[in-house]
Amino acid sequence: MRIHPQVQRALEEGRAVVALESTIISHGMPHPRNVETALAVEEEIRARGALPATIGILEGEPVVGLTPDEIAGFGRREGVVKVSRRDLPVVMARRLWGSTTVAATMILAERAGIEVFVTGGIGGVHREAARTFDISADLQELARTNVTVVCAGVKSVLDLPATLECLETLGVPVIGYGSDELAAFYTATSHLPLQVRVDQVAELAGIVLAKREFGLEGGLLVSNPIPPEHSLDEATISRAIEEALLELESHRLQGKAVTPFLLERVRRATGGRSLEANIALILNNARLGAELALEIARRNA
Ligand code: PSU
Ligand code: MN
Repeated sequence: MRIHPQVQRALEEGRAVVALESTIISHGMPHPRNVETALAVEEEIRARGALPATIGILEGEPVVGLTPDEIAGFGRREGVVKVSRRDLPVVMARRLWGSTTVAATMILAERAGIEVFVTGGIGGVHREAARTFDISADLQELARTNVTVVCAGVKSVLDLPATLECLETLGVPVIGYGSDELAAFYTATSHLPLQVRVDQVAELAGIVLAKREFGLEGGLLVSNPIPPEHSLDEATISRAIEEALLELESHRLQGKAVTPFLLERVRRATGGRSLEANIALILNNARLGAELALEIARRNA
């Protein structure tokens, strides 16, 4: 594993570092908006005084802290493999290019010693999971790997109530930041209440530290709702999602191809508005993630 020297130094000195994933670059957004967004997210984190570390796999080598040039190359490249936990050893041994999902990014972030990770949305229990068994490996990773994941909740292409139940079973704390409900990615509300609401970054940091001090394994999920001015209309987005799901059935896709397919269909069905919302929410998550990492670093000092 290669850690960018600046990231390595920051970690050694106990400064704030925020991990970022790369599947959103290779499979989550079209070129060139993917690269622009990835770089803008890094800037947002730097502007707040924390250090971003985008994680990906270059020719089989896991890299923590891609350079801007590497991010640009990554975002242009065809045939990058979407890498979750099970794919890691194969992609490394075969010296392939791989983008890391939430699960794989958590693994590499933990190895590097990064505690805070910012993404858009996590994977979860798919609708129809009772028949297809399609449950993202992200959930199991949240159960075992010590990283706090800041996201904008769960996209309603998934079965949200089932995802919440699954997280409860797996023992993952789910914290609503400034909200009593699970965020639904494109919209701030899912109408599903959460047990825990936190309004201050200081309290969030306190929960992360309490878990660490107690030696409790596993991640923490922070649900940070999309800002209202960027939120999409609930009826519009659910129609787009219903259509995408119908199309999915006729394509007979399965496994890791499902999520990228749905994202692209929703983008088209909303005339690109879903992409704008996606960019706005990840920038918003970057701000919260940076503040959280800074607060944790202050308390560690
Ligand atoms: N959800 C999104 N955008 C994404 C993803 C999920 O709204 O880009 C990506 C993340 O990298 C996540 C992965 O970890 O998809 C989940 O894929 P799967 O459902 O195949 O586990
Ligand atoms: Mn899946």
